Amino acid sequence: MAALPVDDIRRLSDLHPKPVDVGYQYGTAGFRTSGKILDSVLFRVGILAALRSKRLDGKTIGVMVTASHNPEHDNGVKLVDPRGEMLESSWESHATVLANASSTDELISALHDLIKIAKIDVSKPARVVYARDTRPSGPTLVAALEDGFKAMGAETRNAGVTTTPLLHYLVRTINTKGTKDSYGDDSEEGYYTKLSSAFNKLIAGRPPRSPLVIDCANGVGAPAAKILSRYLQNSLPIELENTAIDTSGALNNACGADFVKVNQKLPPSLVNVLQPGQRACSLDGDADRLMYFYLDERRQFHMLDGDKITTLVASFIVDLVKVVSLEEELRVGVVQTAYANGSSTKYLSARLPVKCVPTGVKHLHHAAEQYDIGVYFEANGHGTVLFSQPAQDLIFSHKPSTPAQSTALTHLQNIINVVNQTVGDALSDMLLVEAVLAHRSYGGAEWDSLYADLPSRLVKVVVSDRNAFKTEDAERRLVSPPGLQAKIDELVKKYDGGRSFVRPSGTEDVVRVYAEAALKGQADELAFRVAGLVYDEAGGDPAQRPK
Ligand code: G16
Repeated sequence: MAALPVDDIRRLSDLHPKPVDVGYQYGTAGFRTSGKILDSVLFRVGILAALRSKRLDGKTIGVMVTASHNPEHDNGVKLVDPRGEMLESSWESHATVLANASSTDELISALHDLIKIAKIDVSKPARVVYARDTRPSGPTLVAALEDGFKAMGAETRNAGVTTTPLLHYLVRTINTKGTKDSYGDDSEEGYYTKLSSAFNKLIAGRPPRSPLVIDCANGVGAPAAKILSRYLQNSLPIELENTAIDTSGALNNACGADFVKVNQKLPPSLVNVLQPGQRACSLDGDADRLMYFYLDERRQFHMLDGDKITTLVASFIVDLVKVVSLEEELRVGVVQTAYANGSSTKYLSARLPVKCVPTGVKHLHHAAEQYDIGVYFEANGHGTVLFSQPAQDLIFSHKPSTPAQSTALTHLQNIINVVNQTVGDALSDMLLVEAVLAHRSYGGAEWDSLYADLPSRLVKVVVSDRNAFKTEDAERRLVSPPGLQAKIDELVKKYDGGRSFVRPSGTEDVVRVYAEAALKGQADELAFRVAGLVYDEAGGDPAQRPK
């Protein structure tokens, strides 16, 4: 068995020392913190990606450098497994161990341990594909990552500046190239062609679409949406807003999917752009989340979030499955998290199996794989639709008995191709939503009227140690700090239709509080009172005391 290239690792590791007094954790979506303290992490992730590839017999592993919805000064990195899915969870702890090794010697010893624990044959080839978003800290961090690859002698492919979902797509297409599971051409062009041609087929024969406004969050979604629009030509007229990728401080600032979801209002930059009744959507910083919205005639803002997307898409798919009489063979199910609006869960549960899992696409993705067709969206707009292999085979081989069945089957086939099944993908999801709206002849108002959201509120609380907060029951209840859940329960009882939960964020150094109630004022009050409990319990930053 070959040995670790210790000399190369040592030489390059010394160029990327770990800062003292900093701890790292592979969280909800990889490592994520200030871009200034990530150099050593990136170098080590480069090594880890190579080892993961060797463990999987040279399959290509993806590495994405992004902090997605976080502010511009943050950055992050996450690993993508060969089918385009998130890194296997057992490896998250390996990543955390490597990132926290305090010196080069400790790193080398941790690597030897990892090789033993994970039974890695170092002589196998290592292959990686990597990309970054538009953050200013990206190029330097990518250079550190490349040193990690170099230390391991990995074969690399640089996908440049692109969206997270496109990188996931590349990983899957590279690994399935030339096989019966081929997922498409392993290029940017392959990605845009696959999505756009499926979309064009899906909406063929429908009335022309009115223009859609896309808030690109001043991130990598802007160039991506621009390219996509070329492929769509006239089938979906789009107006791109917040495309200032070179303006310092603009990324995710008062715009983007997270801003819309948290503030439940229009990005200020769209106030003079959006016409009443016009459809609009926001992407986040790496274009893996999507949030729709519109203004009514009184210019009132209406948000169509991940729950609304789930409802729209799942109902459409269920109807198609019914038309082709395959309800028994194609079980459609939905996966949500505790953040799902109670009204959406009620609406969906009356029609479909619904599962609740902890926050993080990786959890939703795995749960959705249990269905023949699994629809998952987090309320924040992160999600996709998964078709099991037998479901896809059936959809492509089933013989329709009537013209209506033939049409419905073709729609299902095109949905399979318009969807990026590897991960949540704002642009692919946008096309899917637009296609369903076209078929239903819905505008924003009709879509919105499927059910009425319960008023809700999200609050962030800055505490001294968010790790003191531990949850159970898909994050709906706190087990630690002891006694806090009982206090929350007492409070919740006082509110009509009240529900609230508290969980530590895995991407920001905060604790998140969610509350909903029958009236907006009550949802706000409940959220702030629970946030106050959290603050009092955990000794939060006085400047940030929730009010
Ligand atoms: C990431 C994850 C999402 C998660 C979000 C917030 O999104 O991929 O699944 O919902 O973080 O997580 P948390 O509440 O733990 O901070 P993104 O778009 O930032 O990559």
